[in-house]
Amino acid sequence: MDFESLSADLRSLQARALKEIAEVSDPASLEALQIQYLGKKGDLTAVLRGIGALPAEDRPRVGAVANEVGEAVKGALAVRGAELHAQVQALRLASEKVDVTLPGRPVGRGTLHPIPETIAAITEVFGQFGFVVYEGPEVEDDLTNFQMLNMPPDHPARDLWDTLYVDIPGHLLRTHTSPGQMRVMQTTRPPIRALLPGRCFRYEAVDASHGFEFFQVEGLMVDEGTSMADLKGLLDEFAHALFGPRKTRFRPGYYPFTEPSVAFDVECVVCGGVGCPACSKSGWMTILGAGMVHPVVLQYGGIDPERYQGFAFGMGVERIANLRHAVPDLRYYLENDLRFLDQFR
Ligand code: 2U9
Repeated sequence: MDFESLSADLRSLQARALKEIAEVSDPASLEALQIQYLGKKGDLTAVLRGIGALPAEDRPRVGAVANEVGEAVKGALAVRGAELHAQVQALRLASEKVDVTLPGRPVGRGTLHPIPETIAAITEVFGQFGFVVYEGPEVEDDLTNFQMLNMPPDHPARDLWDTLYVDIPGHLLRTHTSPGQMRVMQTTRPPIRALLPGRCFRYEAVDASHGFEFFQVEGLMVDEGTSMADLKGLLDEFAHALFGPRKTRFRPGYYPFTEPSVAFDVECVVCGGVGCPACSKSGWMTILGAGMVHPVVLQYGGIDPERYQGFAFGMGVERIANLRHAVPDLRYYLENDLRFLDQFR
């Protein structure tokens, strides 16, 4: 081995390395080349092992050539590395590009369910007359749901409400929101104008017009000199706001907690009073019940019936929603079928 042949080997190693480095097309292969040429067990090291066989005066010269070759390979690796890095970066930038000028994807918007929507329409009208919304508990006690509403334990009127009881003695699922009104009376001084929307429960066989859970809105007004005429005037405003200008009427009714009690009818919202299947050919539709609060009920509420009078009314929300939206069956309201709900946009 002599200086000439060793440095020729080094130069050809350099040429081969530079060619391969230039041709490599991905960072992993480039790293493999770096190990192949410059690694501890690499080609350059292998050539340098021959140095020991040279005469001492040749060794520094070969060392200088080997350094040059090593630097050249290192430089080529660095240049190619930078190029490949730039290429990978450019590919990523192209593939991850976001077109900020594209129109946004539409976000599906929900709507109010027809029951809360109807409750809102009802509370809106009475709100204009100064009625304030309250809420009572769904689990009530027998005392407030029945006894204080003038229905002692054996009162026959309890048969009007088939009750769902809970495991707590003396407690039940409220059959109407009236106990909430009782609680308002017990905690508020007259004048009172209260609205109670809420879910109620009855032990019922379910059909198109009866559910075992349903919604009510009840109203209560207590003040000095409150009369049946105030009640009729208020209910007329309500009927006109929801169903347009129509005739209305009171018919005699019965509720244990009001005396006198009435049913409030509007001219049929389908036929306008001519007579049709929707109003059983009568021309009238009952939309709510009402009456003057029974003196005994006022007393249970801590209100002196000699000084104050009150009226109250109650309506089934499903019935009002059916009439507003021509829904034929109240079971739709609890099924959460989007084909039904999407129609209320
Ligand atoms: C108190 C005093 C009186 C609430 C009233 C009605 C008449 C009534 C029904 C209509 C259809 C309920 O959903 S329905 O079945 N309600 O007709 N409700 S008077 O009277 C009250 C309430 C509370 C303290």
